[in-house]
Order: sequence, then C-alpha cells, then structure tokens
Amino acid sequence: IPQELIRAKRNGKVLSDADIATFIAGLVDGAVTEGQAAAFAMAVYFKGMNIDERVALTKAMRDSGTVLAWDLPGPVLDKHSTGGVGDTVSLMLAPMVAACGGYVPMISGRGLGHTGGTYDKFESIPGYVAAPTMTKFRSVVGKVGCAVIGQTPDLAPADKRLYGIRDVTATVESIGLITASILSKKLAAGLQGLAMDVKVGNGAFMPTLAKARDLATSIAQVATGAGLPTTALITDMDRPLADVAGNALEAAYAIEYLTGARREPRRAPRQERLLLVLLERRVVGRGRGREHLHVADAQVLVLAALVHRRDPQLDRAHRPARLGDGQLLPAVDVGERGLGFFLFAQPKIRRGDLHVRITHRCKISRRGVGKQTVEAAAE
Ligand code: IUR
Repeated sequence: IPQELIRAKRNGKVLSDADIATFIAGLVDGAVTEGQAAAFAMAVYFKGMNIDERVALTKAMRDSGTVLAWDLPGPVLDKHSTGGVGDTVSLMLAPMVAACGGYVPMISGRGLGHTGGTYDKFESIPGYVAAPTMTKFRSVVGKVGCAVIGQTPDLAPADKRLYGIRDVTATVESIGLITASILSKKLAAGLQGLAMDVKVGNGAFMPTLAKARDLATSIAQVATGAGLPTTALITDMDRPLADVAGNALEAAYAIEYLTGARREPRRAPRQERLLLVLLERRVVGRGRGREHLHVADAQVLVLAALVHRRDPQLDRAHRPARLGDGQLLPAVDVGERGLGFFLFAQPKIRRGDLHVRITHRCKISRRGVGKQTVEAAAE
C-alpha cells in the first residue's frame, strides 16, 4: 500500500521494481491520492533514488500509457534539451536528421521557468497543428521524416500527474524525478537513440556545472539501463545560442537557418558546431536497418543537405511545415505572439570549465531576458 512505500523511502530504503510499478500504476488508476504522491515526491527529493530505482520508475511511467512502435526504414531518433534562452536547436535539428535518413517523432514540451519550450515556439506559427491525431502524427513522421507535436494525454500519463504535483510541492528539482520524467516520455515515443543536451549557466534551468553533470550522467545511465542508447552533452547557456530570444523570433530564426537565409559561418559557429555534434551523436551507429555512419560522413551529409537547398532530401525535410495551414515563412507573425528581444552581446571573456569552454557574456542577464520573453508570450 502507498504509505508503506512512502515510509520506506522516507527512511532511506531502496524500493523494489515491483513496489515502484504498483505505486506508479496507482497514480493513474486513482489508488494513490494527491497527498501520497506529494509525500512520495518529497521523500525521493530528500533521500534520492539509485540508478536501478530510477530505471524502474522510468519504465513504470512509460508503461502508464501508450508506447509507440515504429516500422520505418531508418533509425527513430530524438534530441532533448533541458532548455535555454534562445535555444533553437531542436527546430533546426529535427529536419536535418530527417534529411540524413533518420526519423524524428518529437514530442515537445512547454518552457520551464525562464526557458522557452519547443512547443511554445511552434505554437507561434499561426495554424500550426501541435495536437494532431496519432494517425496523422505517424503518417507525417513516416512520409516527411519528422514531426514536432505537443504532449498527448495518453503518453506517460503518470508523469503528467506527478509533474503537476511536483510543481506545486517544491519537488521539481530532484535529479531522479527529472530523469524519469524526461525519459518516460522519450521511451513512450518508441525511440531507438537519444542525444541529450544538458544546458548549464545563466540562461539554463541548471545553473551550476556540478548539477548539470549529475543530471547528464543520470540521464545517460538510466536511459541506457532502460534500453534506449543515449549520449548526453553538457553545453554552455551563459550566452544564448541564437541572437534572438522569443518564441516567434526563434521560429523565424530556425527557418532562416534551414533555408540558408541566415547561415554565415562566422555569425553562428557555436550553434553550428553544436548542431553537428548532436546530429552525429544521433545518426552515427544508432538504430537498426541502416549502415553505420562515421562522424565525418554524418557531418558531410548534413552540410551537403544544407548547402544544396534543392536537394530532394532537404525538400522532404522542409515538409513538416505542411502541418500548418500554408506557407511557413510568411506565416510566422512576430508581432502576434511571443515577441522577443534582440540581444546585443557585449563580449567579455570568462574562463570556464573544459565542457563550458570560453563564453561570451551579454550585458543583460539571460535569465532576465528569458523571463521577460516568457511573460510577453503569456500575455
Ligand atoms: N521536463 C520534463 O519533462 N520533466 C521534468 O521534470 C523537467 C523538465 I525539470
């Protein structure tokens, strides 16, 4: 019964897979009350969970709803970012992976705190259907290679309930709970490979390198333990990746990048490097039914796809726009929703860690800009 499991965790005991599975099933069928879920979250917050417990929690949450299965001629891949200000990478990467032969069923979330979510960015495109039927979603992924939609109610519903309770009980910031929450949804999407981009710094959810490392390690170990090959990167978010911030501006920025209108190598070298690293992590050696690609080959493939805009493969990658109601580029209405702020970087070199490298600092706080952006989008 729930209180015994809560007591065991409160006293620092390790929970069995079966006990975790029963508790999580109770989150969906109503056997677990709001108070019990809150107490469980707080017990985990203070006592933590070992990797085996996290794997069991992740699998139980995955199995609380529909688990998608795909039968496609290439690997089913995704990338997830913990979110940052001006982080447009998902918008660019999904069609790029599709152009390289991968399939990306991206189920995106809303922003957290001052960071914008991919879902919010797509929502800024008038007419974009972010909640299609599963049949439509599956058919777009199969035909086009990628589709980006919002959370669906039948995907990891246990996470939906627990996340809502964590949000109002100050228990969001538990590495174990964050890991299971993110990965349960990725596993339910039926992925065969995942690249995780853990952001660190002023513009990120994880402000310190130590915390980002904990999360990156946890996600890589738990995902792999649950059968999803995953690599995690820790990347710098002290400086925004795009030179715009704001949902509609970021959507427009990503489109300009993909169409080649804004791809000057000297303007966005960091963004491009990150795109390529994430891409190679996803394309190289992932999935079944295709030859393994070497890192360099993957990079050449994607650069070729980007340079030759008329390449039929890239045309295929651009078609996710058809989820909307017309021409994508003119449809992005910067004035209507989520009007952002152009950022004027004041370069100031700061010594960083090996992963963080040297960063440029903006004069204005990324957290401040992100907050204003989120508030502007909410209005
Ligand atoms: N995103 C999620 O899906 N789950 C979480 O717990 C957090 C971000 I934090």
